[in-house]
Amino acid sequence: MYKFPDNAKDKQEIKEKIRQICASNYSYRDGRILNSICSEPLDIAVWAYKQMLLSNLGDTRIFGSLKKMEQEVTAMLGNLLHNNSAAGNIVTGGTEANLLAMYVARQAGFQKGIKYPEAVASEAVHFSFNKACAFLGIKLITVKTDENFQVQAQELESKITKNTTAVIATAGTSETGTVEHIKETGEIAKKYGIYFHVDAASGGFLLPFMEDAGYKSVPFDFALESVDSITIDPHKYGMSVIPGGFILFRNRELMDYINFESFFHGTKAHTTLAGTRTGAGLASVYAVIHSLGYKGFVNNTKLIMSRREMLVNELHKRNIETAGRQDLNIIMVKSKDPVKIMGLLEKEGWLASVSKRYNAVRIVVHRHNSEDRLKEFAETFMRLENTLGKRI
Ligand code: 0PR
Repeated sequence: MYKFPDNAKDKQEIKEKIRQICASNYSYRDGRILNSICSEPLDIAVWAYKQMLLSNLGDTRIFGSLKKMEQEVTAMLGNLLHNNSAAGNIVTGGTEANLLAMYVARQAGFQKGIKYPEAVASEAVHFSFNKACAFLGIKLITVKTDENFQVQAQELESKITKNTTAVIATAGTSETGTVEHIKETGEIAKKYGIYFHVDAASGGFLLPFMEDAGYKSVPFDFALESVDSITIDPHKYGMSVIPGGFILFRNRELMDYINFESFFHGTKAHTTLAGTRTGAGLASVYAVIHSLGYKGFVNNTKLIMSRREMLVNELHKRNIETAGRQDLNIIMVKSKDPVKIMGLLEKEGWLASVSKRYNAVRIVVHRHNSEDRLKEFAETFMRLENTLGKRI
């Protein structure tokens, strides 16, 4: 039982305790974290974050300059995603962004007379949509994926009913990194006049730079006429500090569905779920975008994708197979017993995860995984896999 303390403690003692708690976690720098879409933010992101510790984007009278910064970053991201008239907000992350998109889709559906809203997506859709749909009273209908982790567009179309209020596609699923058939899915949504949301929480800071980094990419953003909104998270591959997610709508009219008057005079209507919210994450996003520029993000994408390639080669060299396609930096590694291997890896200090759907060890290759560490990982994986007996 933890009792609320009666007396003040010595500050040094408190600091020491907090240091200990922090130090007992895994460190990205060690390079053994292979399950995380997040990584250590850039130094300048941390610096900018600290400048804004007191900020509150919920009160733009006190922090008026931050509102401008939010608009500026929204516009820059819109420009990156081929839409100079995008409207949006910084939010706490992909979950809140997806919730806001589903809210707008639901409200637009209500206006069309839909009483029992449904959303259609691939079964690989992030679980944040389970949350959003539960909160909003939307029935989430999912479609099975094939061995390449994709849904067939016709199958998705067969799930559309008169109640469908949103169609969702993911540009970089969390589980396998798959970029779904965005264009085809969007065309189906528009054929029926349905709201179309793209969840690029994970892929959003890799895909725009992919071609210039020398890798294949597909259109996923506002360049596709069908796209109504996009989730894109700087706190994932955007090297910013948590919390940093963005929701972008194609235009201001869509965003106007989210408009909650504050009951104080003088404070602007709120367009996010959170009321009191930090501007520190925003400052870190601003700092990263300006300190890297487009070219810096291309280099980041090159680095991550080349390390993924390297690890796949190192695994294949050791007769360890990988499954499905690898659109981004996530690898499905085949194992005789993925859950057991995950446990054995963890005992040796490596954090991997398991894809239940594909019965494979899930590896996320990130900036913090050096080439040497990845080679060491391939070797460790092979050794542990061999302890399980003959491979199938
Ligand atoms: N959409 C997609 C495609 C995502 O990958 C994620 C998160 C979200 C939405 C939700 O975003 P927030 O978590 O920012 O609200 N993807 C990771 C996941 O759940 C998040 C993560 C990151 C998990 C780092 C673990 C970790 O160490 O798989």
